[in-house]
Amino acid sequence: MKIKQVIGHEIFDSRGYPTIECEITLEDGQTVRASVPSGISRGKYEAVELRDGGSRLCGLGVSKAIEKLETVIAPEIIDKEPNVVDMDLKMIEMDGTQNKEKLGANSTLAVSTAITKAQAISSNIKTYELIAQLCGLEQVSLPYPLCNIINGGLHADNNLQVQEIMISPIGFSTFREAFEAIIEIYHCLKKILRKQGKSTLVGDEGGFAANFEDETEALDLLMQAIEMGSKGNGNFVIALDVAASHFYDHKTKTYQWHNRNLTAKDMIELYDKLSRSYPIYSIEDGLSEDDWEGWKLMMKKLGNRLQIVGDDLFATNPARIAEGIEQHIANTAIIKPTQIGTITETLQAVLLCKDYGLNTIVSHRSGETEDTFIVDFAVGTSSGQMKIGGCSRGERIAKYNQMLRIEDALHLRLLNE
Ligand code: 2PG
Ligand code: MG
Repeated sequence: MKIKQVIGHEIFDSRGYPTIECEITLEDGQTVRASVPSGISRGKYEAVELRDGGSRLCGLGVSKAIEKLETVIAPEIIDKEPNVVDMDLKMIEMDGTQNKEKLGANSTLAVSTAITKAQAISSNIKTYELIAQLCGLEQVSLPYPLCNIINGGLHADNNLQVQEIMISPIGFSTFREAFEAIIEIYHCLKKILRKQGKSTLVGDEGGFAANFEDETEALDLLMQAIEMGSKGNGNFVIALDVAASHFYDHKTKTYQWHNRNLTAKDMIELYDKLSRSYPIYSIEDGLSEDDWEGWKLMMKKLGNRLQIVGDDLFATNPARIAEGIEQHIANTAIIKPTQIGTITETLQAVLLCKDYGLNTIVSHRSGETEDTFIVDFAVGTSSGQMKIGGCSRGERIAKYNQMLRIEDALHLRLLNE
């Protein structure tokens, strides 16, 4: 089924900033849409988004990106069968830069994602099934969620430096059961916060964004909520995204942690203590993307009992991940298509991690759209883990709902086999 039309739309993300959507129509009239999310705690090694600048819409308009999409990329696609790998290779060649600065990673990813969806519908399969085929997987396994319960850092206006405090279910037999248990805990925490006179408003990713004395108070209240809300067989562990690149001082090589200047060694000690006081199993971006010596030390001290997760550190870039594997600086990678700009390169990053035994966590961005593609990507790659936000805000819940639909469909298929 050939592609008949490719259009770019300027739409808005969950923070009210403009973003790009690609709409592809096939010969038979079927249409797919894909929109691109955007982060606020962006790593400096991420691929570049093309933005208009100037005064309109805070300088963040995407009309230039749409122009590239419609005048440079679209002519290469129209009248061809949708094939994401071929199209991505073509776009990478046309762009010709390391960071997609010519075409813009937002334009290339919008097209790449839309083509993936178009390829799936023209082959009469689900998007996650196509992704699984591209990964060479005959069967998929469902990832478990790292659900964002408390927001801090650049995602909230509170005093927490840790950007995300997440909970992860263990021992549940289905995703639905696990998510239900998470929802119970979310509502328990809401009651606890209210009782304490704290705000129950949420941050960018749908977790609570109240003011806490510090991270310890937030974790104590979360533990109370877990105790209050846990009913079934399963249990919960905690994951942190510290996003430490954003409070690293390059000159002094120290971290500005609550009015103190801490070295990498101090930060590692802090994580060591925290993870012995609370059931913390995973620490993302515990140190800066440029502090590789610190990461090596962190892996040495904590890597045998914790997930040491690189996000800004790796920027979903296969070359950076390969270097990281060589230097043994992390045991887990965050996977975000926006950081690299095509689905094919994102798949390369996942496969590289799998080949070398790194865990993968497929991730949304803090500025999201209603597009649920990332969930299909997490299932199709059988990524093991995924983070798609908290238990509120439509753009996050849309993704959990897609996960529930996929699980229902897989169960139904099993029953019919
Ligand atoms: C992160 C992401 C997503 P942002 O740091 O992991 O949670 O945040 O999209 O703002 O970069
Ligand atoms: Mg992160």
